Amino acid sequence: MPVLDKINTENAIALEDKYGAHNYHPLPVVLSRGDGAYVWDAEGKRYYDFLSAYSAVNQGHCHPKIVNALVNQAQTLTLTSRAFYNDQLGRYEEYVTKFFGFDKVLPMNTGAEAVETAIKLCRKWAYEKKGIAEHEAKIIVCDGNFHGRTTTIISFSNDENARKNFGPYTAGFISIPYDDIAALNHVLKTETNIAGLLIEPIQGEAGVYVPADGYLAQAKTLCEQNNVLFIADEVQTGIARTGKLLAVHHENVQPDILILGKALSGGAYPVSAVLANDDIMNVIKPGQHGSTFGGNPIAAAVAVAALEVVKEEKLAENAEHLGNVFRKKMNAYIAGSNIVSLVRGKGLLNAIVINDTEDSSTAWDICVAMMHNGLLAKPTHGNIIRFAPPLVMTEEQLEECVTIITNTLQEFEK
Ligand code: IF1
Repeated sequence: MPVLDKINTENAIALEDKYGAHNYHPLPVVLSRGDGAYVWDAEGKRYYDFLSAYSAVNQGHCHPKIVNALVNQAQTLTLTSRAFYNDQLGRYEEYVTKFFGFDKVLPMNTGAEAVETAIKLCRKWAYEKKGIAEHEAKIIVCDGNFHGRTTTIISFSNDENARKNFGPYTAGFISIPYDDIAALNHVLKTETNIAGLLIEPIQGEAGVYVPADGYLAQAKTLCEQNNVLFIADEVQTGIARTGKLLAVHHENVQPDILILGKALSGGAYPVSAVLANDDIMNVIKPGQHGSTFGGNPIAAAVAVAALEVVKEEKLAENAEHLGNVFRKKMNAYIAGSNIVSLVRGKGLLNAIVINDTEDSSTAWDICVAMMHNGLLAKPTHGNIIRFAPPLVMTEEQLEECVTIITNTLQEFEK
């Protein structure tokens, strides 16, 4: 039995409007059930989910293996705090560090918490290992970045909507153009006290910007040459989303610090993680960092199950294949379109750019029309629509989705 009585779309939206902060502008759909690539609204209409909760539901909605791990652990032991050990954490820590090839993991809960953790870790390493004078460490970030919503993280955002009137801002960050290796080289040569480079291997929120082939590998090499930590934020691009286990694997890059979140739990529970080798991670001593829920038994059990699904169901391989099918079919449509100018992405993280002004409502209107046609997606900035379905999708389902997308786009062709 559901916890609450059934509620219809109109009343659910009204309640959120009256009692909830207006920090989002959702599509007018109220979801009440999910299974694999599908979600159902409050009236029982079925949709394809082409957002996957911003790449948190890579393993598909309510994956039975993950839900069972969640339920079993929730009925056994939910939270101990780290004042004591628990019998799930060590097993998870061994599994996840071997899974991604690092010595150690620092378990957190949200992506932003993991990004903050990585920033603190990088700074502490800079002071205690690299020898930068305390309070002088600088971290390079990229224009168009999205790393979360905390005050420090929005301090280095260049999205006014994300940062305006949230000051004063945290110092110690230098922003350079993304996908510009000369700009990175210049800042490494001209600035002092650089501790790290914090980067998204593909910029998700900025509109699924895929950098030029070789950019990540060249950036990693420059970091090595300048004793600067390469910090990969794979919260959105990781866990098989782009057709490899990690997006940096497309260029055989192993980050110095790896940040994971979202699909690390398959969307069943907030789980994030920071991974690094001992020479970096061991600068953190007892009592210097943590969180109430970080490393809790449910998170540990769920994350192991979620990662096992990635391997057992070959989700990276499926994302790679279906991504190629998707872009090929979309490019065939774009060849004759006036409304879509391009499709870009890797694996099943893609976006189309609508041929209209940034402030036009066309991308939104197309998403509302796709919703009516049974597929859920949402614009990122202005005229860009992100497409990120669960990685468990079949080729037959993907082809049906491409038909929904292109038939809907056809309605908007001028
Ligand atoms: C929102 C999108 C935004 C992330 C990367 C860290 C975080 C995120 C690369 C923080 C979170 C979410 C947050 C959500 C919308 C969504 C998002 F790009 F995925 F679409 F905002 F840009 N690094 N991304 O993408 O993780 O603290 O949220 O667990 O805030 O509106 P979080």
